Amino acid sequence: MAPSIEDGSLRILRYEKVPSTMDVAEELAEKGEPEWTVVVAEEQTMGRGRHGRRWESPRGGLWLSVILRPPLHVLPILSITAALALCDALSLLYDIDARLKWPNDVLISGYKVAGILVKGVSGAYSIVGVGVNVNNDPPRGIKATSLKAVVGRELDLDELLKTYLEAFKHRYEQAIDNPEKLLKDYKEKLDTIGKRVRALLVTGDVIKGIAVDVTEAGALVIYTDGKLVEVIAGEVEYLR
Ligand code: BT5
Repeated sequence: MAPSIEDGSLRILRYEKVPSTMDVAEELAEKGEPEWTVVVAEEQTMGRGRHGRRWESPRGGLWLSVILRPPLHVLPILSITAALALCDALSLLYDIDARLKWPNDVLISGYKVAGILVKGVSGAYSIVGVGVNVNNDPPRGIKATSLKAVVGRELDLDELLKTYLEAFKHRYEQAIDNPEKLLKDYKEKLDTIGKRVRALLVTGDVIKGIAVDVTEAGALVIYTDGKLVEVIAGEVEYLR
């Protein structure tokens, strides 16, 4: 492990190469490390997405996990809080208008630039994993991009890390104190509402309909067969 940097109330632990920052952060959380302990790796050999999917994490990207101990009402909106904060940071630093695809894919012009993974949404702590394609090439064969490709130059990873963590802290406080405003801002960034979608639920069921809203608990509301259905967790695909 590289030395830690105490930065205000943030503690950033830097690693060169780990299987996944999620596991490192979890181990530290189990040992009682405080909130806003942040694990950053230059490279992950076993980076993962949701439902055990693989997350390509070569050098040049920003791969991090944050330890948090959120109050109960924040748990369901934690991942959208992290995603919205990334939109804030991208807008502030590079004037990029990133959009969100429910629940928390971060897209630029329809191409995925970042993903969020939250683990341990109940219990003593949560780990929020954030992966951003920055100076690395995005994986081939999927609709993905990198900030370097969008901005047209190599970017300063540290600057992005600091700006992102500040934005995340700010949005996290908002999620605690004013979740209604957070949700309102989230919906403004969401490009899923109004679209015809096919939702694959964690149960394996499929729902086709029109995405009409997001609830206080972050669930997607789909209008289908004359009724409204709330999807708490699942995948969404846009239909034409
Ligand atoms: C996500 O999963 O989007 C959450 C990704 C979270 C990654 C961070 S990095 C730091 C921390 N440590 C970890 O091990 N993970 C977290 P999901 O929505 O399931 O998307 C996964 C899918 O995205 C894959 O099946 C690929 O299709 C695609 N994908 C893989 N690597 C990608 C990349 N680098 N950029 C864009 N898309 C990618």
